[in-house]
Amino acid sequence: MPDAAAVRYQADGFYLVQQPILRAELIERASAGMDAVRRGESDTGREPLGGYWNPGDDPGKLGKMELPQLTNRAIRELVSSPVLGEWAARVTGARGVQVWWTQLLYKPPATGSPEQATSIGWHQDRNYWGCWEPGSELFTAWVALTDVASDCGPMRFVAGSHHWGLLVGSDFYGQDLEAVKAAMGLPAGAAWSEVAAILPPGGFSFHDNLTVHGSSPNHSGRPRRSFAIHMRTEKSRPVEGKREGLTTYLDDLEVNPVIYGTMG
Ligand SMILES: O=C(O)CCC(=O)C(=O)O
Repeated sequence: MPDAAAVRYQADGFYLVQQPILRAELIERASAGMDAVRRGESDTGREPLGGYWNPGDDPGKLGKMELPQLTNRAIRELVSSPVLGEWAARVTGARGVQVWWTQLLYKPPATGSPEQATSIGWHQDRNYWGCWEPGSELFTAWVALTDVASDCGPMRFVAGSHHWGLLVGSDFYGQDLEAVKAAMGLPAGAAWSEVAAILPPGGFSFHDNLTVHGSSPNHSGRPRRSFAIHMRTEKSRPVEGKREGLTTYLDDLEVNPVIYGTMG
């Protein structure tokens, strides 16, 4: 019998795990870790990477930072969670799962100011991942640290859009979601059906690298906190075996752990 979660993931291009699977205690420490990374602190002895948002920047803007586990042990522990690997293998059917990049995503409550833009425009991740060979099996686990209710600007997935191929017009930083959608060149007859990723702290979602997704401002009055953990299966290869750009840290297993099986 095929696994029901895998069947849904294959059909929809995403899967929601809407239970608090990750321990509350780990979520609390990773959340404190997020605050430390946002202050520019490191407890690993390693230097942070620059990002879209850097310590000292406007706290009212989307706080997107790259590879936060470089500089924080609690985040490293969360990113390495075997239970994430087990779920990832379950939905994808992989023999091996490795983390290969992550993002800290802090979406503050919306102020309405255009300078404090917090929407995430519709996009397919594959559009930004040219460092991987075509056909590479790449996907993302998005882990909620706070309650992500419908008024928090949850991520929204377009069901079945991973079957549409690589579209033009992806725009992560686009603030007018209708305009981004209009520019995306959807295939004829494509049915656009959005599903919000409502999650408790410690819950997570998975989405395929071709699944169209985006999110609107956070009107909850509380910050929306999460990590996007980009993963690969054994069916993935960096272009020409190169280690550069987003694959620079691929062999650094402290930062990019294998969280299920083996990659060989
Ligand atoms: O956090 C969001 O709303 C979108 C995140 C995203 O684009 C991703 O995890 O791939």
